[in-house]
Amino acid sequence: MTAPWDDWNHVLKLDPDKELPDGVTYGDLCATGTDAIEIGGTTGMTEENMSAVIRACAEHDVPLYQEPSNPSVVVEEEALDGYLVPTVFNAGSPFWITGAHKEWIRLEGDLEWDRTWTEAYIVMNPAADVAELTEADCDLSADDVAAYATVAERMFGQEIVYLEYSGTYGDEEVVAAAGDAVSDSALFYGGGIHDYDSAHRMAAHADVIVVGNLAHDRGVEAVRETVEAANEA
Ligand code: 1GP
Repeated sequence: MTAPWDDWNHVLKLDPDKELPDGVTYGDLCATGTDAIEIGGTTGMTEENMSAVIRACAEHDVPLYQEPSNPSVVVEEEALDGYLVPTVFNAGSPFWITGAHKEWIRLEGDLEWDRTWTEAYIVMNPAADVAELTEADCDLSADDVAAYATVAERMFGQEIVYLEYSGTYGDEEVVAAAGDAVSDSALFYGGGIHDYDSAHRMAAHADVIVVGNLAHDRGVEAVRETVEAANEA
């Protein structure tokens, strides 16, 4: 079975609640060579701001995925290639593991299963909005993270394990441990990638690196460097 992300090295994550730098367009960001765009964020999400970013990116030739942080911001847009739905394995509340998902299905009935996948998040930066919201236990050793990754892959059949350091550059030893732990699942890494070197180092351990803030803070050239690094690692 092939998955859309089998050939990906780099994902650009755009937050509909954040501005782009002056003079930068969504089209410029879509043309950086990134393999896919994920649209999502933790706070300030609405159907309106989600749809606006999806429509702006839809005019360009890059796969588009929504990453809904809760059921109320899911948008049905033809331009989307699919949904990458987070489930937070180290959340303090089961709401963020299966509860939000249960509500979504209770309200919506069947989803479009042929284009809906989950991402098994392990949230690592306690200062990040996602850690606060999900009350994640971020006090994890490399062994803990490797064990969570194995639980996700072997016990829960997760195709994507997502090591999330959102807003800060992660511990390379921990990322390496997660990479060693998974064999069938794809390891996504996100957090604090800010230049060629940081992208290259994390791409050595992860199958896919995810770049977020850089697009909003520094713009196109900085993102393009991380794409090159991901492809050369
Ligand atoms: C956030 O993993 C992504 O969900 C990327 O993190 O914004 O720190 O690049 P940054």
